[in-house]
Amino acid sequence: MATDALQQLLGRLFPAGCHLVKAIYFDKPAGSNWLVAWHQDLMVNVSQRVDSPGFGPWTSKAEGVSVQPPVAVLENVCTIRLHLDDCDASNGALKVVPGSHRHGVLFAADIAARTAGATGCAVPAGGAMLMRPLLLHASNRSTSRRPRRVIHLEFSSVELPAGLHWRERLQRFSSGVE
Ligand SMILES: O=C(O)CCC(=O)C(=O)O
Repeated sequence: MATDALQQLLGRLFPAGCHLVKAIYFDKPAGSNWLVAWHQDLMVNVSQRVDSPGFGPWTSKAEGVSVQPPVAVLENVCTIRLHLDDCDASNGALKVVPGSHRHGVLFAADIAARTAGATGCAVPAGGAMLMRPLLLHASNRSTSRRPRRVIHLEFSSVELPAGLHWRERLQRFSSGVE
């Protein structure tokens, strides 16, 4: 699945190996009017609910169970967004608040006040953007004729506590290939 370039990147991020824990395809077609409000990515997908210290709240939807894990688990995750189209502010590039991932889980009421230093992340087609789940991020509607397709992949080296399993886990990557 992973190209050599992705394997090399993962080898630098996780020298002892890692596993894919979540994959999402974001399609923001030309002129699309969906936007994403400022947030952190706090939930991880697991195969079933098994109560464990530090894990919660839990949600259960048609696609499966998700849980907010301890901050240390979120801090270990690295998201790689692979861009299939040139992306800039006009077609809904991600906006982020640099350094915001260093402050743990933020109260929802505090988020708006922390977005003053936000910056847009333009990425060319074929480029990759790396981010931590706790980084505050958002994206605007597209006002462009150009699509904005992104493959969003989350990697982690964390083994969850007994009984808990990453729902979308795929084989280990980089130097820890199994
Ligand atoms: O791709 C986007 O515009 C939003 C992505 C996002 O909000 C997320 O990955 O949590």
